[in-house]
Amino acid sequence: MLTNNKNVLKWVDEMVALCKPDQVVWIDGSEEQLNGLRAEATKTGEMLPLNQEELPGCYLHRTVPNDVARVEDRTFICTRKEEDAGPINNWCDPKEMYAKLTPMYDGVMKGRTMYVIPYSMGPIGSPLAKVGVELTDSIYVVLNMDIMTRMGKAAFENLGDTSDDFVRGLHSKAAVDPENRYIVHFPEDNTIWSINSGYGGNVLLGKKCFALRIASYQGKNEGWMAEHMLILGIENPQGEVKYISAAFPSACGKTNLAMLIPPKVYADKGYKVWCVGDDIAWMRQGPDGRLYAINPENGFFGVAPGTNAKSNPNALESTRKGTIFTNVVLNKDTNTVWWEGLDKNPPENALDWKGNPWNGKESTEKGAHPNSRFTAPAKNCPCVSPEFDNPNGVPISAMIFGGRRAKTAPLVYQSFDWTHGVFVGSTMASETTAAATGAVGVVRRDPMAMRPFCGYHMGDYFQHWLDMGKKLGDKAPKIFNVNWFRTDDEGHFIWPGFGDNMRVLMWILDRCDGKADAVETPIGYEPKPEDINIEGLDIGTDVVADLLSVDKDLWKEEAAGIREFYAQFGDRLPKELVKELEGLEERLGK
Ligand code: GTP
Ligand code: SPV
Ligand code: MN
Repeated sequence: MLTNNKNVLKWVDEMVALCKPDQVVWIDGSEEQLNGLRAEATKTGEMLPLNQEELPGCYLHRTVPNDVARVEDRTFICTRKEEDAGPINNWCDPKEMYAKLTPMYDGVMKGRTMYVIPYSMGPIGSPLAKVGVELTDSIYVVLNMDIMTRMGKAAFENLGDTSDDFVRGLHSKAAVDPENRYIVHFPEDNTIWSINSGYGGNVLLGKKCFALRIASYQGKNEGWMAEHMLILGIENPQGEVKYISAAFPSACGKTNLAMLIPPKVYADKGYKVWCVGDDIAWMRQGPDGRLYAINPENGFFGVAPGTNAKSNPNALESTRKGTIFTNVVLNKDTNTVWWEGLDKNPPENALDWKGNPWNGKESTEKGAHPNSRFTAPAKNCPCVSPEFDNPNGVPISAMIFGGRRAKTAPLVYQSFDWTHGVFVGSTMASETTAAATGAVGVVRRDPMAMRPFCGYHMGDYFQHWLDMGKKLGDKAPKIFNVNWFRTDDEGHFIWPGFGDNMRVLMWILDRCDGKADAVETPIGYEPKPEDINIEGLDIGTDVVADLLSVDKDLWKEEAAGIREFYAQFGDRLPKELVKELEGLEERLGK
């Protein structure tokens, strides 16, 4: 046992009595213990060691084919009052849910080992960090949590002997039965129960379950924010760094933007980009009144397909050691990994993500699952920020919302003010991706990219954003919206994207510094086309103008869609946002 905290010990005892594991192993986080687990997982085939010369410390894992993404229809927020979960979340009465799941956990770990994982979300000792304990019967989970969090004995240091402020996570793979898969949150009990899955977002309970669903609820009550946001720093040639956070829905470009390589026109001048986080931001007002952000995670659980030496060399480099790959292709000749979009040279003698023989030169089937992932330590990233472990976080100058919109949304626009920015975020829409099960490519509203992750009523969440703005006053970050995904009539992306997105970020920072002009449109402030630096690109100012165009008819449809979307929030929709919608309708005209 690694702690004398009586609340932890009592809860672990109760869960052991329920799950009845053959043995209980407390994870201290030592290399010796982890090596033992790696060896054991290798023996059982749960993890495949890869070519240790090319990919030292790297492993491949395959999930069962029915278990490859988050399951939003099986994810629940169990608050005592139904209305506190809101119209977007699946809800169930906590008593009922405990009664339903308890028999499923009863004896589920017979013949298995229960691992007790203490972890900290955020740097240990940071005033913004929080402690969690995850109980699991999966070594894959232990080894992923080691990469994704600050895991082990030290995590308990923040807790002391009497505190009850830790998140209780219980996970069992059980039989990986999709019909009995449940990802359940009890925000009022600081508790998460996950059963019958082995996929990252469902089982690495520190991530979406704690750091977003439970933490968003805590943040509302405690006056801070937990957001589905990357955090990056842009350093100018004088050495000054400004920080931006950005919320894009799952598989819409956070990891890519967080690690971008500046295009030549900026690199030559001495600009640098630093990655603080690629998925989650916890933000709190600092002593100087500004908003400060930490990344509660310690690694990247990134989308593999599309990651390559050109699109995201920093992410690729991050996966060259100490990384766990999930559901990618195994090249049998080299014992290395491959995925669609890595290079134009798929292996011929390979196994696909299901472990079946696969010839990349001949097969018409994808070799890697579209939601295949790498779990890589943040420390591996060549552009990891020197502030990564700063317990106080970094001050945020601008916040960005964005999604995949083939038409409608322009390349970039700025909100008129914070309240309008909250309106813009609350009405975000994006095409769905493979990160969750269900249809792909369908446009749906995904407020602040938090639709699957907000642990309470979305109307109250909007109100919390408005309240934060009031608290921050003129120190509040400026709010922008971007869209890298506009397509032409043939469906090709018009904007080059990836590293070239920095050109848009530079306009955003110039706006924050009062250095760039803007044009007022019905939806917000836009750059003049010539204010987006296109030096070195093979598109002209006319294309930028096209990317910035606002089609009033499309936007009238958009406003009607927003009105419909808003209706479900009833009384809990803040009046300010209704006013913003009316303002938009008015500016668009009849
Ligand atoms: P989650 O980890 O699911 O939260 O995803 P994410 O938001 O971090 O998305 P990620 O950066 O992994 O990108 C997902 C997909 O979008 C990849 O296939 C990328 O290649 C693609 N993508 C990212 N940025 C751009 C861009 O600027 N333009 C285009 N066209 N595609 C992009
Ligand atoms: C996402 O889907 O937004 C992810 C991956 O970042 S998961 O951890 O599965 O949620
Ligand atoms: Mn994500």
